[in-house]
Amino acid sequence: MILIIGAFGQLGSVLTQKLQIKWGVNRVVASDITVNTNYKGLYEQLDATNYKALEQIVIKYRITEIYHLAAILSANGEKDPLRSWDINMTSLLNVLEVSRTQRIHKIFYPSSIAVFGPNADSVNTPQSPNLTPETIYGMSKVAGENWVNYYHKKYGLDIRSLRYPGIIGYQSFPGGGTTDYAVDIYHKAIKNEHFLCFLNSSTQLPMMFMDDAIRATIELMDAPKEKITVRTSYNLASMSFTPKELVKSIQKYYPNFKITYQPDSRQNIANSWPKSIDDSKARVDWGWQSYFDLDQMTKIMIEKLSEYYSIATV
Ligand code: AKB
Repeated sequence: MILIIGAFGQLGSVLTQKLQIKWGVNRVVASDITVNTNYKGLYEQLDATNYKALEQIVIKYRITEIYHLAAILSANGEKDPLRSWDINMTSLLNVLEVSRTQRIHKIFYPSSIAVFGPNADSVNTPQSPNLTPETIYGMSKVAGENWVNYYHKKYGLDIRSLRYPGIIGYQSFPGGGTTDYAVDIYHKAIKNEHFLCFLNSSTQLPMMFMDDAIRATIELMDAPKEKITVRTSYNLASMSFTPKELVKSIQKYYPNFKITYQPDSRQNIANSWPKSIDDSKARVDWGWQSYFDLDQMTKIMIEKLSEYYSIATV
């Protein structure tokens, strides 16, 4: 039985569906702090900082695999640093402890490009540079990666992790991240609205289409144990682009689409992150390969969101 924590978030809502298809609806338990009355399947409301509540669910459903996706992301994390640290770390430590005591077979923990800071090379950032993040979210992910590695080494837990770039999909909305602009922009373009961008036009960041991110997660979790040589978190890459390049890609469908740049505090976060990532370790160890580039992603985003908003594509 699989438990997903943060099942109604940007990644969680898509991954939950995929896991239901892969394993069957009755083998997946969705949990989230929020309630979603439209959700079809096993569901438990859960605040993952509450150890007893988490333990009860694990025992009730005889959970054997956990995907811990709940976290306060980079931009939101800066609004209340101590609370964000507490939520991100307490929920992870609860997952690790319940996994140890209830003998969970496999755990997935998402990390992020936010673990990197100005002391890492920003182009083709390697797997193991000096990690000095400048956000609470990044700090919590570096600490989280080390805790995950510790539980693997000390207790033999099979915990696997990916450093996701910004994820872009049509199925769900992100919340509180620095890469969120790259999802919001498509919604504005399709609604023929003007887009106010909180990053400047030349801010290059690593990004990935949702389908690639989901496939990477499933491939990592399916990989034979002996292939997993990184027990902190794997660098994972697909494409890198700037807001200006993204606009160009969208203007192939919406030539009149307009953007204004008005950088805010999220610009400083983006400036401290890599421009591109070296994911050769993931490629070598478990055969990672991304399928989608910027224009392929734009085509699908526009088709799917046009259906969603019921507006014919140009
Ligand atoms: C964020 O922008 O905070 C996230 C991330 C890159 O982890 N999307």
